[in-house]
Amino acid sequence: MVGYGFMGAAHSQGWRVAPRFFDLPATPTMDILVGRNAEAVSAAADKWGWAETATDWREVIARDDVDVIDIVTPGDSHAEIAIAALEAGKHVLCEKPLANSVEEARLMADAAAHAAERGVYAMVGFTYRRVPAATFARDLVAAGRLGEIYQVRASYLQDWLIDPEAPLAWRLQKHLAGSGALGDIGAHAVDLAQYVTGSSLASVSGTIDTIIRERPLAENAHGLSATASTERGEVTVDDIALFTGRFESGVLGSFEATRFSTGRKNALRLEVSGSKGALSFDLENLNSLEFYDATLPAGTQGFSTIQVTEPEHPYIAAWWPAGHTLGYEHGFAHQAKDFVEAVAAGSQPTPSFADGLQVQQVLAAVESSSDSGSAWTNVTDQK
Ligand code: SOE
Repeated sequence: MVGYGFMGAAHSQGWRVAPRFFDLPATPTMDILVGRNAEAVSAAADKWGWAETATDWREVIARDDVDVIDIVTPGDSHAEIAIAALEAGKHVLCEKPLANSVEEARLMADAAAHAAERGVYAMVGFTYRRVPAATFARDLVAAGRLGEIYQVRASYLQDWLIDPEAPLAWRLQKHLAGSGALGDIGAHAVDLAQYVTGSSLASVSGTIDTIIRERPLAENAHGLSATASTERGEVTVDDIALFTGRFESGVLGSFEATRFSTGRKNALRLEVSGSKGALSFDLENLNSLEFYDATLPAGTQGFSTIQVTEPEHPYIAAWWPAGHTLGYEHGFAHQAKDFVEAVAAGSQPTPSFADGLQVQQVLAAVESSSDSGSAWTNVTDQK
């Protein structure tokens, strides 16, 4: 994997977990983490579980024991690394947006097409189409449950830049990121709308704007965090992108990508309206999908919330028992963290066995109360 910031952490987690929950035909091994700063990349490799590190991706691409290159660097290096990797016969997974310009993206797509002829494949990481509720939305549209699609509303709303003193991270610099909200999060909205409706955008009409044009330079940048320097620099990308789009199907859609939607943290939303029904997805509520069935008798219609947590839903069967939501696992990670920290500090982790005993006494008291005809029963009396 080349790169080790926020997306590096996310991809590491994906590589580690996928073969444990899904029966894969091959098991990915997390072999080499690549970054220019030897010390930082070695710390990241220890943290995220990569066996080795390297500071030059070219050396890694040249190795015979490497089959896949995962690219999680800023967009300015995607094209060079991806093309070299494909030419070296490595399969490639590359973060979105694919590149910083159409020219680069076209070179990458050409390289990928040639590689595919040799059985070497490339994929771009539009991850959100694999959130089960989003995938299920696509399934409902494909099954005709929405009928003829009339209209699409897609937005990706964040607010992490509303502070004018937030540092000038790489995502705010055109030469590194290609564009701002448009490419960083608008790309997700475009991919999701096209994926769910099964139709590509044919033409668009839009406006982009930059609200805060100058910010403190970023120091100690890592992932989405950085500290502000006393020097300032120019923001060279958009903060907001608004556009309407005409799909090849003829359907009209509205799109909004912004990092200035105060209070909205990571709201990738998609609403699709059709002759037989409608659906509404919101990443901030990712375990559910709103569905409106316009074929139901008048008076019984209304948006209903489908809990996308059942084995019938895409991807879900491999995870937890029905109803146990994505994110269920995080409670166990937090439990392990708190347990290890407390024990290492020589302190009592909570809840303690004494807390467990108290719950046991409550249970015993309920049984005892029931046996005695529902009499009020003291919890601490339970032996
Ligand atoms: C930051 O805006 C960011 O991390 C994007 O870069 C990701 O693509 C998106 O998934 C979440 O927000």
